Formats: sequence, structure tokens, C-alpha cells
Amino acid sequence: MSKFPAGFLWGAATAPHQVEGNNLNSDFWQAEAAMPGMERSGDACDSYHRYAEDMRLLADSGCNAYRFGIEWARVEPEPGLVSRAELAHYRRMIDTAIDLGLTPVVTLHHFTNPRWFAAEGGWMGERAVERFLSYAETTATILDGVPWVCTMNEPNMLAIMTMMARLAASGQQWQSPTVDDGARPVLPSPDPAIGRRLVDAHHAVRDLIRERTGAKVGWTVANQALVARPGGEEKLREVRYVREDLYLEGAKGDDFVGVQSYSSMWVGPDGIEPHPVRPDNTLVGTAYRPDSLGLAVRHTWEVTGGTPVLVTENGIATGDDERRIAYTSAALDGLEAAVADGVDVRGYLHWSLLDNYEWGHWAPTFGLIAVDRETFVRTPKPSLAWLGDLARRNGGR
Ligand code: IFM
Repeated sequence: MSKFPAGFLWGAATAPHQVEGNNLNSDFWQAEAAMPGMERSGDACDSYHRYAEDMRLLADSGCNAYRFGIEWARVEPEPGLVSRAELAHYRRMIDTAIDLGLTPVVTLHHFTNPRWFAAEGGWMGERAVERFLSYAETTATILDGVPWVCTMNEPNMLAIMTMMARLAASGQQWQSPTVDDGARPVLPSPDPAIGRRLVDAHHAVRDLIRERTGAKVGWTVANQALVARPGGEEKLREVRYVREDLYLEGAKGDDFVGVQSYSSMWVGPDGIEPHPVRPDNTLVGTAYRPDSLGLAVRHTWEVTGGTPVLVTENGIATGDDERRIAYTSAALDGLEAAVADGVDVRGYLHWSLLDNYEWGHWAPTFGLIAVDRETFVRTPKPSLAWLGDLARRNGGR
């Protein structure tokens, strides 16, 4: 018997820059060109043109929801200059999802900024909140019938990206700490001043979208399922606040909070421990920890004071699809247990629908569907049929 409530959303997620292709006006496109060692997004998965095919594959599998994003750099290529054609494009995406029986979950900002916004100082620029609000006002005009809106994706990661962009603008670079034997370096803690700015922007846009549309509004926080080693309890509280809890507290009063979880990390008395190289690591060097989803959902529920949860991302970078199914199945066990314990969870959206551009790399494949990088031919993996089948039974296994 399934423990998942009736009306539970089952589906997958993508982000515009990672799948659309040729997002020329975005700051990330610019960064890709400037940074040696970064692979280019290029045509990405050409989903800008092939979104209907992507959505149809998802709907045909049995899933009932799709999270995708609107790209600010396309909608507003110059400050105040709105592209009606791009707005119409995103409206067509919403209509296509609805026609196919997929509940659209729409993200307004997923890491990338218009170049002009970055040039104005990005998220710490004087007009940042006003600019984002004005973009949100524009997008609100096409959101009719969209029940779920995410203002920003992973603001806690966006804060780190903002911090690094500011360093780069001042001619410096973040020096990755030295780690033993190729272990994955720990990202720096985001500056809380940037975090507070993002919270302000989120609240402003949340209020506006609520006022102008019928959507439930929230934001989606990257959750690292941090766990203390004996003696690391105090450090855990400290690092968790700047990395996650500031943003989870910012979700109090929202209609929902998006949980995004992939792995877990240990915190010792000196801080987060770099994860060592291990044969069972994922393709992004993280630990194979499907239990992280349960930990993340419970922590989010606690810190947000009982804000309804939507799992907006969970998945694994692997070339082995059987492993993807095993990981997801175990992650859903943890989610089901949290639901059984009273956590109000509204849906599960797998990351990702497609093997897509993983921010500088193409090798880490997270998709339920493989994409040929030359021809863009889509090949669904067994995991897509597996998830769709589960969706048809509302998670009953
Ligand atoms: O690809 C990213 C996504 O853009 C944000 N959350 C984590 C994913 C996997 O690294």
C-alpha cells in the first residue's frame, strides 16, 4: 500500500540553461567562454525546440508533473526590454505540459542571470531586488493555470556562485582548499549578506506572484544532509546555518519549500569533511547516499516549522541505469517513511529528465533519458519507465 497522499506529483525536473541551448545573453554563457577547462553548453539538448517531445516522453511514461524554468536572459535581454516572442514561447511550454496531463512546476530563476544584470553587480547590485521583481511581474502575465512556482533555485548555491563571481570581478579566484588523494573539495560557505539579499528578493517575488496568480509559491533549497561526527555537533549547527538554515528560515510562511537532495556529508569539529575518492562514488564525486533524501526532508520540515514539502530535485550522476533505479527506490523508501511520520510531502520530481549540461561538464549523466549530443535523438532509459510505473500506482510497491 502506498503512503503517498492522493494527488501526489510524480515527475522530473530540468533547468533552462542546462537543456535549452544557446542561452547567449546569460552570464553563465559568458563564464563558459572565459573559463579555461569549462565545457560549453552550446546547443545543450536543444530542448528550446524539442520541449514537446521531452514532455511527451515524460507524460507517456505515466508521470504527471514536470518542473522546468523560464530563462530571464531570454525574456529580458536588455533591462526593461521584454521579448514578447520569448514570453509566448514559455506560455506554449506551459500549455503543452497542461495538454499532456503534466502539472507544470515553473522555476523563475535557476542560477543564470542576464549579462546586463551581472554587469550591474548581480545579486549584490543596488537594483537587484527591484530588477528581479520587475522580471517576475513580466512572467506573472503568462502563469495562468500554473499551480506551483519556484522563485529561485538553490539560493544557497546561487549565493556561492555570486560570491565567486564577485571575487572574479575583482581579479581574484577562489582557491580550492588542498585535499588528500583527490577527495572532493568542500565549497566555501556562502556569505550570509548575500543570502539575506536573496531572501529579500524571494519574499518580494513570492508576494507578487501570490497576488497576481493562483500559484503556490516557494523556493528550492539545496540540502546537503549534513550529519555530525561525535564532537562535531557545535560545528554542525554553525555550518548548517550559513549553508542551509538561513534559506530554510526564509521559506517560513511560503506555500511550500522545495527540497533538493543528492548525498550527505559529515561534519567534524573542524568543519565539513571532504569526501574521499571511493569506488562507489557518483560521477560528481559525492557519496552514494540515497538515505540523504529522508534526512533532508525531515530537517527541512523541522526548520521551516512545518512548511509543505515538494521534492523538486533528487537523483544520481551515474552511467549505470540500474544503479539509478536502486538509488531512487531507496531514496523513496526514506521519503515514504517521512510521510508516514507526518511530514506533509506533496510530490517527487526526479533530477533530471534528460542527460544535460552539468554546469561546465557533460560527463555526469543524471537523466532518465539519454540525449545524443550530435543528433539530439532522445533514448529513454529503463529508469523512466520504472518511475512512470511507480507514478501510475502512486508509489505503491
Ligand atoms: O544540475 C544541478 C541543478 O542545476 C541544481 N541542483 C543540483 C543538480 C545536480 O548537480
